[in-house]
Amino acid sequence: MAGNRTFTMIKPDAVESGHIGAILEQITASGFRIVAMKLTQMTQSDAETFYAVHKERPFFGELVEFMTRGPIVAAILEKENAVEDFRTLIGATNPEDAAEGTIRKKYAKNVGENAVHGSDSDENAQIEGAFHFSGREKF
Ligand code: 3AN
Repeated sequence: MAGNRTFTMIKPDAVESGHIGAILEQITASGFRIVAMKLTQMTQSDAETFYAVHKERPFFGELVEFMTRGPIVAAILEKENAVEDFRTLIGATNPEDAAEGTIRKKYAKNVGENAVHGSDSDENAQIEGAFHFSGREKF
């Protein structure tokens, strides 16, 4: 059975460009309930841990530098079939390949600075949500 929670980050590029409000509006208008949310900034060690699965990839250094350069909005979202539906809402990793109307098509700059993160599995949604939020911060 599909889980009903996913984890997202509005990334530094979208925060810098003033898109927090528009992105949250699109997320909630699409039926996601906000379970937890904060404005925060990842340290180098946070980003290296969060993206450890990518550490052998050529873009890892660039990814860590980007994700730590300014604040992000981290959130846990709830909806039936949350992981898959949220991946559909944000669109492909590369905004050039993202469908019209998706968050990345509208707000991402390129494959690296791609505006939002969305968990890719129920298991990772749980791990990533727990990385950013304690039990007392979830509602
Ligand atoms: P997604 O975020 O769509 O799940 P992943 O998990 O393949 O994509 O990549 C994680 C993050 O790494 C992306 N959101 C993006 O910021 C960065 N990234 C992925 N591919 C590249 C690339 N070819 N060049 C630079 N950064 C990349």
